[in-house]
Amino acid sequence: MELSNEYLFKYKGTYFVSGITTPDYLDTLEDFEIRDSDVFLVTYPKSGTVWTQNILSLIYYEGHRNGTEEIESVDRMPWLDYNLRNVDFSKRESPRLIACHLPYYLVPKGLRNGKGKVIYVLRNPKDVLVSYYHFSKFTRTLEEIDFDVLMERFLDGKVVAGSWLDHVEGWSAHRDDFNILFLTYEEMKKDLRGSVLKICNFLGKKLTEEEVDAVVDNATFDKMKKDRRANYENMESDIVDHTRGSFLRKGIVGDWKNTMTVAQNERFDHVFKKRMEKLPFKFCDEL
Ligand code: PPS
Repeated sequence: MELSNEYLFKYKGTYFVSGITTPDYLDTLEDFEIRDSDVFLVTYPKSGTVWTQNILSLIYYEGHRNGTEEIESVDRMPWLDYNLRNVDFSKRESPRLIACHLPYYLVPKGLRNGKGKVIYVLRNPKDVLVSYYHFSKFTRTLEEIDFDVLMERFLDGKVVAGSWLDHVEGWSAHRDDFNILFLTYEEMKKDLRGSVLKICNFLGKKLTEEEVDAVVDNATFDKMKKDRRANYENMESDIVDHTRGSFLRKGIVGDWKNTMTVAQNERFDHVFKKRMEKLPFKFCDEL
């Protein structure tokens, strides 16, 4: 049975947050004009979007890197599917940095035809689920429900951006259609500098050693938590309840072990394991 409630709506096979985007707006994205210089960050929710948004802002903008500019990373790299601040993308200077949670088949057709560049960040889905659970208490846009109930919806794909497996499999299977770099949250945790260099290399950005140091330093969890340009501290209060948490919560690998029971873990594996084993990605649990 399809989930339909005041929080989510279904559009062409995937779920979106109600109130902050609409089917009519999403219809316009198919023909959204892609420039060769566009850089898209694509993620399933709670996989490291805000982190990578900040890294890209740090790579591209000297004023972000050296702290002389106060522009938030969400304004540097606005959302396409949730255009919260009504950005007119056609008027933005190149290279445009753009974030979204879209499945591969809903992104603009120019991107699907190989124009622009895509960085796809993915994370162990158990940690995604736990992060989503806590986020649903912090944001006013999601329904706050018991972990058990949320887990069943997650396993069934009835959450924002639909099924994790469909999202990741879709992007992975269509990798040859895109100019794409896959990164895992876990490898970013393990080797942040190496991940920054991978991103720079993919984007053809040549930074000096000192500039790379500054990117890495400003992208650590502790630094970002204190940096209001990076931590969504100014996010509109009709979207999040700042008294109930923050976007940057724990920022660790394997937090699912602190949350899920043995039975929940077995249930999760029962539904996910076979398809996950076929994916070309590995998520280490211990770091
Ligand atoms: S959203 O709402 O979809 O945009 O969320 P998203 O940014 O994708 O994911 C939020 C989680 O990313 C963690 N995060 C970080 N982890 C490590 N290092 C850094 N610098 C960092 N920045 C954000 C954030 O804490 C959320 O994970 P959890 O597990 O909830 O802490």
